[in-house]
Amino acid sequence: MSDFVSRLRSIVGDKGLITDEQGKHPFLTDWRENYLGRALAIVRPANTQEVSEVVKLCAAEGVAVVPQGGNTGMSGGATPQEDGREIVLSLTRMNRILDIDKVGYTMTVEAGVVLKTIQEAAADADRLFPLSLGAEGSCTIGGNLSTNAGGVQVLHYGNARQLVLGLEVVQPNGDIWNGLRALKKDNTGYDLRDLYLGAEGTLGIITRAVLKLSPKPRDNATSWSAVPSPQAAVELLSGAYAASEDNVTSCELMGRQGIDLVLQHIPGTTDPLAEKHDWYVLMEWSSTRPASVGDNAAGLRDKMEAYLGEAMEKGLVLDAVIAQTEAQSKALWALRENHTEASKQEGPSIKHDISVAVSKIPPFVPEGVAAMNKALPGCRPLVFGHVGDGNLHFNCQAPAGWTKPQFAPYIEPISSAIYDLVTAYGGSISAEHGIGRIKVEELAHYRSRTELDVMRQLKRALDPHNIMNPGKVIRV
Ligand code: FAD
Ligand code: 2HG
Ligand code: ZN
Repeated sequence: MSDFVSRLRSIVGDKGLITDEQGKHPFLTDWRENYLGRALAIVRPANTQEVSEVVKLCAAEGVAVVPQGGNTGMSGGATPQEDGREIVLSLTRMNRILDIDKVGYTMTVEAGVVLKTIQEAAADADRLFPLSLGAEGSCTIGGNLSTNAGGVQVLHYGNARQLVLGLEVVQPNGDIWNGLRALKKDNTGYDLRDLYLGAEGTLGIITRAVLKLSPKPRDNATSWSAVPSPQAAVELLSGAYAASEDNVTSCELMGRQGIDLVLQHIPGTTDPLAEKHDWYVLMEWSSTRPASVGDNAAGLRDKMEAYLGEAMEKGLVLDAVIAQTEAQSKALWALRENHTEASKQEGPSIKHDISVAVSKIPPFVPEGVAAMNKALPGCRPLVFGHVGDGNLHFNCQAPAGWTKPQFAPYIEPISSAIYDLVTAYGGSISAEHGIGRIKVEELAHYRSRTELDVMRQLKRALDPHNIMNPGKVIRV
């Protein structure tokens, strides 16, 4: 193996290789610290050609490759196995923005660019790249595309899949597929691009992408509403589409338990309302029309105020605030975006990243909470998420003070109860975080034999030697 490592070195140089145990460590564990793997080396190529040569060498030597971006994934997909026979291929040195086409509303980037850098570059060019999530300061666009990430603006702009026009992908045999086309229309046979989006690094390595940009909003409004129930939340959103003139860009639901954890663990956060309530909705409206133009003079904030006033009269809203400044808006968003961090600090939890039809959210929530409480009396249901997409993080926080080993025996019964219910509702057991390693068994259980057979056939056809991220998503 020392020969293999020195051949890697001859491709990527000293700068592109980490072989000491201390240096390797951050790449060998996932954000949630569920897994700790081992690897022959961490390889950090500087360009597509180097990625291709590394993969060719690995294919020849039968060494598997685990692609990794910002390593913020929730499903363990970027962590190598424990046997130490794989390499981690980190894309983080490939972090250049290659082109911004203001006229065509596109941006071409390397896979290792951090999402926030892309958002900022788009804003500097008076454009918007709308993908937005709590990990945006460290996740990479390659990871976002490979997990088909969602986030908080999906209901208006779509998920990662809808935000990309072209891809460049290094195949499991090392060949480079250049599909880096900035085309809105392209019906030339099977859509290869769509295969790699959401494939979690099991079919190839995304090295570059052409992203779709949108016009930058000129007006926006953020509100924080206490609502009596998930039913009220769904109705509030339903009416907001027309009231905002189709400008709802985010709608997030949160239970009180999550707010309490954020206030407890995240310094600087404060409760915006005087009294405590069971449920909250954070809504963002934004428009490309400036507040001062024509008949829109009232602006979104005024329209939102009028709408929430009506909703209060109908009993859909119990109390509400509308941010008057950008700082106030950010403070409201901090309460939402810090749920994941606060939950981690509080202790062990199980994540159920589920989706059901939006109209099914109201009956699903109480049934799901009851199912969790039945499986482990005293557990703490932590329900929050992208209600406008029918996607809730239906998580279960362990009873206060519990350790991971203490909680471990309850994971299977609790998750089965939730996933059985989701399936009965016609929903999905993974709305945005992917399957990775953590849900391989669940995917095999909850998807049909036909669906699994087609996935397996695809994997075998594209990666016959199972070089790309083996053991993730689907077993072959
Ligand atoms: P990694 O974690 O490095 O990798 C994720 C998967 O993609 C792995 O399977 C890996 O092998 C593969 N991969 C990475 N790069 C490539 C590549 N170039 N080519 C091929 N395969 C590759 N996710 C959401 O969808 N919505 C959210 O709202 C959201 N919020 C989050 C908030 C917090 C605080 C955190 C910590 C995570 C959140 N996530 C969310 C999960 C995570 O940020 C996303 O899944 C993100 O897209 C992962 O990007 P990454 O670069 O960190 O990928
Ligand atoms: C979010 O929406 C992320 O904040 C993470 O998808 C959710 O911690 C979670 O379960
Ligand atoms: Zn989410």
